[in-house]
Amino acid sequence: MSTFRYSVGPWNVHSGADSYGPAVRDEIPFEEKIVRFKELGFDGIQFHDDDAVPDMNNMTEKQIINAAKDVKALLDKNGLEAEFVAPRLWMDPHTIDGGFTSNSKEDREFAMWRAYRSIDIANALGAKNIVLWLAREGTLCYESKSPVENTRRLLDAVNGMLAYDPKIRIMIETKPNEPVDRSACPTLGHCMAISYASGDPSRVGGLLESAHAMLAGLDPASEIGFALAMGKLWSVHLNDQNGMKFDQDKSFGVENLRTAFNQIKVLKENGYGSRGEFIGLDVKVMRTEKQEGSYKHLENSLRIAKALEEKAARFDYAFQKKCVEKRDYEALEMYVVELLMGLK
Ligand code: 3MF
Ligand code: MG
Repeated sequence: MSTFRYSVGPWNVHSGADSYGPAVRDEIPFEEKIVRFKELGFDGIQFHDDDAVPDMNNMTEKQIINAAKDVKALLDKNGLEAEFVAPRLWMDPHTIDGGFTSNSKEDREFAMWRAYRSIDIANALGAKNIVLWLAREGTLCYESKSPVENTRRLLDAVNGMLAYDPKIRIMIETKPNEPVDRSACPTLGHCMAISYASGDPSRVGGLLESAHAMLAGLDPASEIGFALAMGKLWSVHLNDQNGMKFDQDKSFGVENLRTAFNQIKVLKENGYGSRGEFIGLDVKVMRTEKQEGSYKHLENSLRIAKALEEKAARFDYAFQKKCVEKRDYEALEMYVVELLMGLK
């Protein structure tokens, strides 16, 4: 039995277009994805603002809220909960140089407009959280922005959102690079600092994505543990990554099984989920997959995560304690590898 609730975003089922080639599968309609997500065993849906309200830039604030209410009805019909809304601040012509940290005042105002609308959409969907994946908040040319001003602008944006709504929580999804070269908020350590420097630290926390931690040269389980220790890990994007290259969003556990195990283990040991947190799976199917395989990475990731939950439940803490007492970490390490290989 799984102790966690799992969530997913509509972008996790996609047509396979990348920077080097066109779509290789048909787009699947949003409603069809929602139904299938539920069938696969997901309980939560993650949204970008324009996943919920596609044409929002050309709509009034009232129209946006009404459109979001229709999506809420669709979720209710399918027994699903909205986990968060993330302003998509990287596609629009107004966010070419970033949103909150853009050098253009007009673009920064646009970013705040999207952030406030995201809060409105979250309220209409019944979601308690806003996620900030700060895609273009940073630099391509180092001298184009001041790192000090960047940080202050990010903090101002966070404070603006906190002031706009007295209940909403903000989670920063940290990532060190891509599409920018140097990000304004690369790790959960930076996120925690922003939280404590904000107007209401109790409403600013983090979302850890496994691949993003690996791109920063960090162990995702340790990033998770760090934010848990601060009481500020409010979501995760579990996935996998083969080394420090482009963001691969591979199925959870397929490259680094022991690291995947330790992510599940630290979440489980610390009661993650007991305050309503979801485990998000931010994975993408390989471009080589055919139409009928559009959901295979989600099925695989769920299966692997749940199998690792079982492994974590079977973890022999008495043996671990003995190894620690004897300082016999070779024995402990061998035990873990045998457990994962199915030899224990
Ligand atoms: C980028 C990501 C994003 C975010 C999403 C929600 C496309 O590396 O991980 O997925 O998770 O925008 O914040
Ligand atoms: Mg992500």
